[in-house]
Amino acid sequence: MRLYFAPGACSLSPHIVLRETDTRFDLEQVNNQEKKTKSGLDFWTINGKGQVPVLELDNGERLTEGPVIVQYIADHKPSAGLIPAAGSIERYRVQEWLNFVTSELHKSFGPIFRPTTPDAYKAISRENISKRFDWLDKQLGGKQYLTGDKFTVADAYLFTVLRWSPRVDIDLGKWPNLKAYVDRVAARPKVKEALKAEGLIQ
Ligand SMILES: N[C@@H](CCC(=O)N[C@@H](CS)C(=O)NCC(=O)O)C(=O)O
Repeated sequence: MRLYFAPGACSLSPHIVLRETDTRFDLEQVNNQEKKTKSGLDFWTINGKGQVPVLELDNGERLTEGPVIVQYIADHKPSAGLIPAAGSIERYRVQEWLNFVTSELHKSFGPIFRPTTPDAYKAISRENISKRFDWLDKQLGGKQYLTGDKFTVADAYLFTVLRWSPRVDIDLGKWPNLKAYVDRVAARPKVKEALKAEGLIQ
């Protein structure tokens, strides 16, 4: 498999899942501004949406959309225990979290990163994220991970998105459970490996 990624972007989530499941994979870095891959490919020809992540399967087929990619990877390594069995209520809980992260958090960050977004819009986005964080902080009280004691693909995604907070002037210190959660996930050896491989830590 090959993961097309941009350092620190939402592609970090499937990158973590590939490592947590001990899946064999290659990495291909994408310059998201120029839409070029490190090996010189026009990224538009890889993904017509022009977005990372893209997972290229061994048969050449390409899968996009992070919340789907992480489920694909984890389903192919059930022994790693990163996702409950399809059809179980526990699986729907993980999907419930993936959907929350993608629709309520991930997409609220985009406009704040964009230099052309009016400041008033950025302020509203920050306010929306803060409201979600108030609720999320309560959900994480007394828990190691989103669904309890076990790290799942939803944690790889939430961690990836929470990491962006300081870059948009959102101080996670305001939410002690969120802050502790980010530190806990960041301390996982495979997460450290992924962060190192993307040049995000030494
Ligand atoms: N719906 C997509 C969104 C992916 C996405 O937002 N990717 C961002 C990086 S976090 C990107 O590549 N942005 C570049 C662009 O849209 O031009 C998913 O969940 O995978």
